[in-house]
Amino acid sequence: MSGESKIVQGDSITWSRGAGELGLSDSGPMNIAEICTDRNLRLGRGGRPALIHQGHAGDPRTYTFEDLKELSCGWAAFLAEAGIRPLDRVCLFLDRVPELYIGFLGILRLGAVVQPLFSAFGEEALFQRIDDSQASCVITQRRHLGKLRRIRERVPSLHTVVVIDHDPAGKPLRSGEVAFSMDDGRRKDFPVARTFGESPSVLHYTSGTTGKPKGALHVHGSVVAQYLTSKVVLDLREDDVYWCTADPGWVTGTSYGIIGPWSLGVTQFVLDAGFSSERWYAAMARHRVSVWYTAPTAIRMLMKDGAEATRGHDLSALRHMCSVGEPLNAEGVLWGRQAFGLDFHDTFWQTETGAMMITNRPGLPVKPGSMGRPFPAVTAAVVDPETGEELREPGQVGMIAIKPPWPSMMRTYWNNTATYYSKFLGGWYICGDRASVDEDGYFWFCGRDDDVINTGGHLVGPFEIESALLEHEAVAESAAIGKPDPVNMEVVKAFVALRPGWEPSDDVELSIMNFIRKKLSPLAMPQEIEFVDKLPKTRSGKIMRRLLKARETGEQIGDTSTLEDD
Ligand code: 6R9
Repeated sequence: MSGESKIVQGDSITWSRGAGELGLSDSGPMNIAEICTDRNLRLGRGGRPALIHQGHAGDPRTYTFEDLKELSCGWAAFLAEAGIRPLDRVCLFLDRVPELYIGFLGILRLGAVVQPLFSAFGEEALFQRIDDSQASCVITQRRHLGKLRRIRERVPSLHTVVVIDHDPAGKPLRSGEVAFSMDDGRRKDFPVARTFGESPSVLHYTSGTTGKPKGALHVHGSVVAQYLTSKVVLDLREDDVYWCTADPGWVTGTSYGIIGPWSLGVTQFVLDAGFSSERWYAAMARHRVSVWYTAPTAIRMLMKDGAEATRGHDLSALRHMCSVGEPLNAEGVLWGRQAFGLDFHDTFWQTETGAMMITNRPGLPVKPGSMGRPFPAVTAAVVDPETGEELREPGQVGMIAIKPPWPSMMRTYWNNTATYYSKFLGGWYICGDRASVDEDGYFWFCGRDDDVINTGGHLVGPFEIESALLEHEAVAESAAIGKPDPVNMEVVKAFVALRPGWEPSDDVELSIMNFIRKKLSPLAMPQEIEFVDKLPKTRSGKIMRRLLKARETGEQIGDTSTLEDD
């Protein structure tokens, strides 16, 4: 496994090379939208497809880079007229419709901060994120408007709600709601806001163990990292058709589902339709997808239908596959070889890091089950959780740590600088995941160092679920943990102690599940509820989620000396 430098010239892959290729200087103006549109036009890519969009029904629609420019200029002009100012937070609360991808660029062109939100979010999840960011505008569609209306009074900062598919013959809009049709709003040009490398660009909320979700704030300069990793790890080239299966509500869907590929002028395919292996393979064959970025849960779902399911689909265009979000087990890599004749290249990174940090890049042998090695421009190690000292012995387990700075690192957590600073130790940024490094420098993931639940690659905070559970009339106390699951890695399991007068029953269970689905999201909904008399707690009153989880997985329970009733 040695001799890397003979295969890939890792030393020449530096952030300054990325900036140089994009024609950026440290002190000059820089705007992600300008790079993804105007720059591509200057390079003669205007007529090339930027987005091939396939919805639930109907024919696919193709948008060229010229369309991207004019439609995003239309968005910027419309938002400016609606009173949105540079640095305002503008939320995208949309399904995977073209407006989501192109509106994203319009917001950045205006110099406002784009805040993507999953359209599956329920009222409470929505409220927390808009309330924290004090967003002034949300862009949405009819089918999600009801949820917004129900929280509108609680978020006075929100002065404009844009509805992209308003039907003038249907129900009227209310005050503060405006209709906008992207296709009709096209503009030849709109001046790019004078933003710089350090100007805020994207605000992505992510769940932690305690407290509300935290907003990781990114800057325009992040594009250097997204560009270079897309080029080197996703191996994107001008003639590719690239498919990132992630929703832009998740950082993968913005860093690598918008910014990275479009900064390279590459055609993206987007599928806005539910999962089925048949539908996925048919779409890949039809659009001749050549590079594919997906997640282990999706891979496991495809595995269930067997490698045979690919037969009958012409996947000959496919030449490169990558994965992110959860550990990709060796089995998934081996199955990929069988089904596609290619390796899945695992990549590790976080909302906070903004771009890939530990990667399997083409040219380096894949060790199935390993996340690969640090991206060449990144310095990463595993460190002692107490001292931040690097652990140099192969196989020692420590915390994954990255040496700051890098272009796409978050600049703070919105309204929460103290937590931002708590992420650093001994000159390292600490990811909060445990891993070991082998003698060849490959990282092997061990687990998260907190109670955050990773379900199908999406992080869900136990505290958010527990807080929401408490609002259900039957619930006195609760704890939420991630229960191992063969497909989704983990699913939410809740332990619930009922209020006096309530008895456990299927009806109560169902009512609690639905309550969470509506309030937070389908992902946060417990798949299982266990009714208990009381919950194990520390003497200081903290719920011992670890103990509940250990019981669930049959692991050693460990030190319980701080338990309430030991
Ligand atoms: C991009 C993204 C980050 C957390 C991260 C870790 C887990 C991501 C992984 C992985 C094992 C991989 N994670 N990639 N675990 N192998 N290749 O996922 O961002 O939603 O913030 O999640 O996801 O636990 O700390 P985010």
